[in-house]
Amino acid sequence: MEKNAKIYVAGHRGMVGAALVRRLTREGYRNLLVRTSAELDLRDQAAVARFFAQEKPDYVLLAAAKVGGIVANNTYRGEFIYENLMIQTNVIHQSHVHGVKKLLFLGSSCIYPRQAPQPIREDYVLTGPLEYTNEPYAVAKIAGLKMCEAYRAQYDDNFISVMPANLYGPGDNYDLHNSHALPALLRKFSEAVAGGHDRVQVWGTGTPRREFLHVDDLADACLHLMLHYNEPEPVNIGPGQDLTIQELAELIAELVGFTGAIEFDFSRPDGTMRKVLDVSKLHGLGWHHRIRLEEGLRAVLDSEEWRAASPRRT
Ligand code: GFB
Repeated sequence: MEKNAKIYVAGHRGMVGAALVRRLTREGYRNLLVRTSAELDLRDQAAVARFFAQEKPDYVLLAAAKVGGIVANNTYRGEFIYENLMIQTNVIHQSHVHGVKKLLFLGSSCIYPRQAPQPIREDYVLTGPLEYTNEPYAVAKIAGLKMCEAYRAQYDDNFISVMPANLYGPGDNYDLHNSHALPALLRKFSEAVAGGHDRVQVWGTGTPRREFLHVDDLADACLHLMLHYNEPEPVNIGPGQDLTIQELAELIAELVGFTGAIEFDFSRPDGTMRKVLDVSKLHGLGWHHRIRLEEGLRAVLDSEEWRAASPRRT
């Protein structure tokens, strides 16, 4: 990928897209193409076709998506399948029509079967039923990776896909209803400390296991794969180490100095009981994660972004 190549980062205002822009800029890529959703509605087939015809990007990083935590996925089921299918279909197809040299599609670890053997290998996709709470999102993401595979098979397009673990970092969503567990817990525990509360509610039983990848590590891995990976099979991206939601809550409580009681709200869904990705393929390609969870959480808590939201989060 030449430093002056035109690289379209779709979804640059999102957590992943923004991290990709930071990483590419730091590496000296100087011809990045971005559009806000107000400027270009990626669900609009004609608008996306016009954009590609006009701009003719050389490379595409497809990070635009409708995302959210377990409750958002389960509540806005129609929006999650419709918006993701439309966005990715338009961008992948126009990348083909306009001869994009390489495209990277961002999937998710939730594409794998609910009861997949652990750690989850890339070839477990479509080997069993999905987790109900995020099935519409997962089906859309599976369609995206299969579309990349199909376009490679029929047209020889160099379209690759990656499946990241649960992400966190700058630009995360801290809304208590729609967000993922990690940002929600950071906010809940910080607010409890700021407000002098002695109990915090954690959703579900606390027993599901998750692994968390800092979004800057994800961006680094994506760039590595853009430079070194050209195969049809998706690549898992994660630290390869998980912990229970209870352990995550305890770690966050400790980091923010919360000493009260942690309560579990059993009326909330647990979702998949475990999803730890097998990252041996990624390691074989020469990439390892760098940011340990505790270090990444400290970085978030020390960030300008976090402080700017004070006093609510303190
Ligand atoms: O991060 P999360 O919303 O999504 O939830 P998933 C992970 C686990 O944390 C679940 C528990 O067992 C939740 O019940 N949890 C505890 C909480 N407290 C909270 C809280 O305050 N907020 C939230 N949100 N969870 C999503 C998928 O699944 O992961 C998406 O729905 C996507 O499709 C994404 O794949 C990476 O890990 O369960």
